[in-house]
Amino acid sequence: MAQPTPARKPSDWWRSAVIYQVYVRSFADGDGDGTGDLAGVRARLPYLADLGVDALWFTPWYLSPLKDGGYDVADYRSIDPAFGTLAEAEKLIAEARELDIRTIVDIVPNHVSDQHVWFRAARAAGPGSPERDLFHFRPGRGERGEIPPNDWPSQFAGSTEPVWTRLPDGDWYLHLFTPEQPDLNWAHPAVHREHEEVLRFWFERGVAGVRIDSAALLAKDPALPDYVEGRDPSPFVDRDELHDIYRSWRRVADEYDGVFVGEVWLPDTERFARYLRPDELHTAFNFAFLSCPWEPDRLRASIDETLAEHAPVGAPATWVLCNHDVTRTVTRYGRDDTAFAFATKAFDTPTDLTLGTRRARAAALLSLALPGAVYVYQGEELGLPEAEIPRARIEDPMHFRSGGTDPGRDGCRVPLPWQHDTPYAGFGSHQEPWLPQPADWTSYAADVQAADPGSMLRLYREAIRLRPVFGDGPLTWLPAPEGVLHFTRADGAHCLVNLAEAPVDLPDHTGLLLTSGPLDLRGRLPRDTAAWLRV
Ligand code: TEU
Repeated sequence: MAQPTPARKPSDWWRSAVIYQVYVRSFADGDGDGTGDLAGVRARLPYLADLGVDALWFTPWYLSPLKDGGYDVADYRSIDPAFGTLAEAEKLIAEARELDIRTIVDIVPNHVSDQHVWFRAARAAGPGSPERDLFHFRPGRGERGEIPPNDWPSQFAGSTEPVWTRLPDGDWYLHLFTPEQPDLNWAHPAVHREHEEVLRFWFERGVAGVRIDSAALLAKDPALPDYVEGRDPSPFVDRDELHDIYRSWRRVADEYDGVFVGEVWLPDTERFARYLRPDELHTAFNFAFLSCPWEPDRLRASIDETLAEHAPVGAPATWVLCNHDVTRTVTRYGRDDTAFAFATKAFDTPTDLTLGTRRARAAALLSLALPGAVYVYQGEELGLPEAEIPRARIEDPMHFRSGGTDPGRDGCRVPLPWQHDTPYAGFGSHQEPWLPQPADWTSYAADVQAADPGSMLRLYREAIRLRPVFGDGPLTWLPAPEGVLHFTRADGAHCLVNLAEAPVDLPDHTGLLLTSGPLDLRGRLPRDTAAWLRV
């Protein structure tokens, strides 16, 4: 049984927030060098305020060699010069707050860049040194130590590359992602201390929250045993030690009224919910919903499971359709297989963008009507499709580590189109963007969409503006024809989504608040269309 919703405090903004993910490198280019930056974000704050979002989550903006888009952090206390300066980040945080928009930063505790001062020191200090204890260094196996210390699989989906790299001195070091991202040793107290100081550093600068990257991977079995599929506990996923780490982080966050959102990919919903206990993380991304196919029964089951798993711990759900790691929504929904899975990504997958866009519009109204927080990934509000990046221009290590079979994640990271009549679609006017924009990118430009009442941008704006009509009550399903989702929120508005073949009649209502597409001539809700009603 669901517990009663706890009384809302003013600082509970995150329980029902709309949070916009900014992939800084591709959002807006203020200095015109082809790379997005903080100046670009500051210039576009009015756009974000018009959209109506409550907070911005910035993917890592720290000093980084950008071997994995900034998820290889060389120094948490400085901003990468390609993006700006620390003083500018402080200004941005303050300016956003003036517009009632909070800031969430991204912390990557599983690993650092191989250019981080700790790793440089460890590399130089040699085998057996205390500097190496901050990471996982081990001698190899085999007669000459030529075999990696264990057989763990890479955490870059599709990668067959080893997770160990050998240094010239013979020692191997562990990296669940690329060799430029050595894993930290969370059994070492200095690693704990440093991260709590980094949290304070950013909370002191006015950030309201922190996203925790790869949050279920930090803790490792100190014996680093070989991986045995299905063995519990896993030597590196979802280990019990993690919960003490997050309890300790929570005490830091509470001093600042800060909130966490964990990147926790776990198939087991009970294990997932353990991260959301009242003294741990406030929220975590709902990847089950993101991965769910566009099918009525599966969506309804995913919503029910989400709400059921969150209720016992009193944490709000989150609703996510896309992010910087996955196939963009309009593309995914326009394919035969509308589920998301890293394993099924391939080049040249046939896509019907008209169909996908129609469904993505309905999905936007669905997720914005559900109880909890909603994440919007930059460009989702423009209905951008996944771009096909010419092979020679791909930068994502996921592509290379798959032996070139996985297209990688660059297709959802293409610099945004802002203006239809300036070079590079207004992203930045002097130099070609770091990733090429498709030829039709200007047709998605924000200025074109702002002027078109039927655009995705106008739908998002209107939906976010109207969203309070749902109130903050619990969800109740209502009877509906097969293939139709119909729910209300206590005494709030109703949401209907038609995923059936045939159009359906709307229930009796006093007001048609918003639809994701036109009703048919008889006033019925067509296939793949959603409506918000006052009843
Ligand atoms: O993603 C984590 C990540 O890639 C894994 O959780 C993966 O999705 C899963 O194991 C399935 O294979 C984060 C960032 O979002 C991503 O951009 C980074 O590349 C990655 O961490 C490394 O920091």
